[in-house]
This record gives sequence, C-alpha cells and structure tokens, in this order.
Amino acid sequence: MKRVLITGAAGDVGRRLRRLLQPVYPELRSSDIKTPADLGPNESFVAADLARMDEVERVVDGVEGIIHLGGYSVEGPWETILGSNIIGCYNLFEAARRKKVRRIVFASSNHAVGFYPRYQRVGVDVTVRPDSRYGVSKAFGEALGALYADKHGLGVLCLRIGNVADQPIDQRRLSIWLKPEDLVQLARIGLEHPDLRFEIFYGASFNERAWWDNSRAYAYGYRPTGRAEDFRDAALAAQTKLPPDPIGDFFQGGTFCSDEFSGDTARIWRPGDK
Ligand code: 15L
Repeated sequence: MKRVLITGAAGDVGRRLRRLLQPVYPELRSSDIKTPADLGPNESFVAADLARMDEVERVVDGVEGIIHLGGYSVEGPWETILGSNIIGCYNLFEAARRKKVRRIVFASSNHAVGFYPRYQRVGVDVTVRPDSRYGVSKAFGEALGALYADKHGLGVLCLRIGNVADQPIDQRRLSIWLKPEDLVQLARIGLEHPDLRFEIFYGASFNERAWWDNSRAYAYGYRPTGRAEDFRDAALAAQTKLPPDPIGDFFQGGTFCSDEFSGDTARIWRPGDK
C-alpha cells in the first residue's frame, strides 16, 4: 500500500495522522474542504467538498486506500450532519467503488453506541444505540461500509474511535482514550492486513477501565502502547472541575447523551436495564 488518502486532513485527528503517516506512506494525499493551516511544502493536498460527488471522485482517483476522517466530528444540526456525514459518506464510498479503491478505514465513533450504560461491557456485535444525530450518522457509515464490503468487495475497517488526545482529559476518557500512535496501528491494520474484509474495532488504547470488548482488533495483531491509567491522577483532578451530569455520567457517550435529553430519567438508574 503506497497511495493513501486522508480526508478531514485539517481537523485535529487529521493533523496528527498526517504527521505520523508521512514516513509510512510516501505518497500520502490529504484532503479537506479547507487547506490545513500547517500544510508542509512537500505535502500533497487536494481540496474537496464531500457533499459534491465530482469533487470526491477527483480526490479519490488513483489512491489504493482511504482513511476517511472527513465530515462533522461532533453533534450538529440535522442539515449539517446530513450534508457532511450522510451524503458525504455515501459519496466517499461510492466514489471509492467507481475508482476501484481497495481499502477504506472509516472513522466511526463511540457515539454509535453511546447509550449503553457504563456498567455494561459491549463488543462489536451489539445493536447500535446512537446518542446523537452525529452517532446515527456514524452507524450509517458503518452500514455503508458493510454494504460496500459485501456487495463490491472493498476491504473496510470501521473504527469506533474513543477520544484521540495526548492523554485522557477526564474520568470518561480514562475508559475511551486513544493514543495517536495506536490509531496509526489500527489504521494500518485496516489498510494493509491481508485477511481484512469487513470489521468494526474500537479505537481505544490499553485502558483498564474500558467498557468495550476489543478482541477483534487484538485478533488482527493490534497491540496498543498507550495505557490510560498512567494519567489517572491528572484525569481525575480534571474531572472534579466539571459540573455534575447525572445522565451523561451514567451512559458511555457522556454529554452527547445528556444534550437535548427529554427521555424518562426514572428508568436510567436500574442496573440490568436493557
Ligand atoms: C467523538 O466522536 C468526537 O469526534 C470527539 O470530538 C470527542 O467528542 C469524542 O467523540 C469523545 O467521545 O470524547
């Protein structure tokens, strides 16, 4: 695998991945709707609006693999999610099929399953329980990935990414932290592992408080190097400065669950609820 495209290259995760992947993939191409502020003189960049199929086809033309980070990366108005994450994601997979791209690593999110309670350990075979319109769009992307893998033979890896940062920034992130170098390891499995057809992995480092069973990733050779508990004291100190959030603190998705919540709080607190 030589010719790799990263969409969403101007975002925080995109910037980190560009830096870490340049030595790995000599012909790395980056794309975003706007030019990244830190674009190096030798970096190959092609601007594209994911909502426009002609632009997406141009940007994927000639690449062997894609890391699709592009789109809106938090909760947003429906019109925004629809354009960036639903139409944009469809355009990306369909353009990849037309241009005969071999592999796609899709940046899904923990928010596809954010309404599982924290006391429940979940694998990748559970029903999706999105916590936001954003989470729904990630579940849609995973479904698209399965369709294009099964029907058209693309190799697709969906990463339900936790939180990519230098270290876990609060208590919730002690369970879901993903060290950037571990994301590189996961993305490379998606692009290069010979046996991969369609898989969903959790994008998490070695976190002793994890809520997720990531055994599929380990079966493909994933060996994370980040350990969230190494940063426990700082993360727990940061947590004391956050306002209490009874709903967000109960569910895995945190504030994505409590934002706009108008459900029945009475049934939230019973362990064993489905
Ligand atoms: C995500 O999916 C977001 O892209 C990121 O900004 C964080 O909010 C992260 O989830 C998280 O759950 O911490």
